[in-house]
Amino acid sequence: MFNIILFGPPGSGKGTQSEKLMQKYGLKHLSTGDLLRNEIAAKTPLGMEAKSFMDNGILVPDEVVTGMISSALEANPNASGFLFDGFPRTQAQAEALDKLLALHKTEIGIVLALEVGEDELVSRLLNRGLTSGRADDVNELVIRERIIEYHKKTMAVAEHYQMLDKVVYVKGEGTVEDIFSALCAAIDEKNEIADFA
Ligand code: B4P
Repeated sequence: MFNIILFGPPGSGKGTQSEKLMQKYGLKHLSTGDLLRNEIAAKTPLGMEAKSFMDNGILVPDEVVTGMISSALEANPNASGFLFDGFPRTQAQAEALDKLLALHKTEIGIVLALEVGEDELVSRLLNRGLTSGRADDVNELVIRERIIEYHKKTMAVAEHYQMLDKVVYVKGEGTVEDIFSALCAAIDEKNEIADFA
């Protein structure tokens, strides 16, 4: 089983690249953002709790998202690998994920970290807000708040996996195809090393 974390600030292209990576490598895509938006659309109690955080650009409490990921792992016992998109987003979530994967006798193979400048992030998200219908994409103050949350709470996740020598940084600006090629090259190199280890 080969598990990937696609990491980066809001608007860095995680959702965009996940679609392509899951198709190429046959991975099960787990996006906590999508899972939370599904809960909101279904008006579940979990969705109602998450909505106020998300609309204001604040991270949803750790136990809520960790519980969702735990259920998703249980629900996919035959997956050949998972692609985690937008998760983990805090040190506590990273530690919980490592423990959950160990219970399933697997681990993270690589963390792909997309690097994009802040002005480009804001412009992409405002642009997506014209059509996405997402409350967190239309207001620049909320977008800036999401970027602040990323620096305050999420950067620690890269440090966590850097200590385990799992992080590869990839330039997230340029065409979607060029970025996809760079991500694939990093995965293939890691897999080759694993095959010969
Ligand atoms: P997410 O749904 O994860 O959304 P996101 O960070 O905004 O990034 P996304 O992946 O959707 O966008 P992408 O970069 O692909 O999170 C939303 C909220 O959910 C969070 O703020 C938080 O409240 C909550 N949440 C989710 N997970 C959580 C967790 N684990 N813990 C706590 N809370 C959690 O794309 C952005 C735009 O850029 C798109 O329009 C795309 O078309 C465009 N784009 C992509 N690549 C491009 C390129 N190369 N060039 C130009 N444009 C590009």
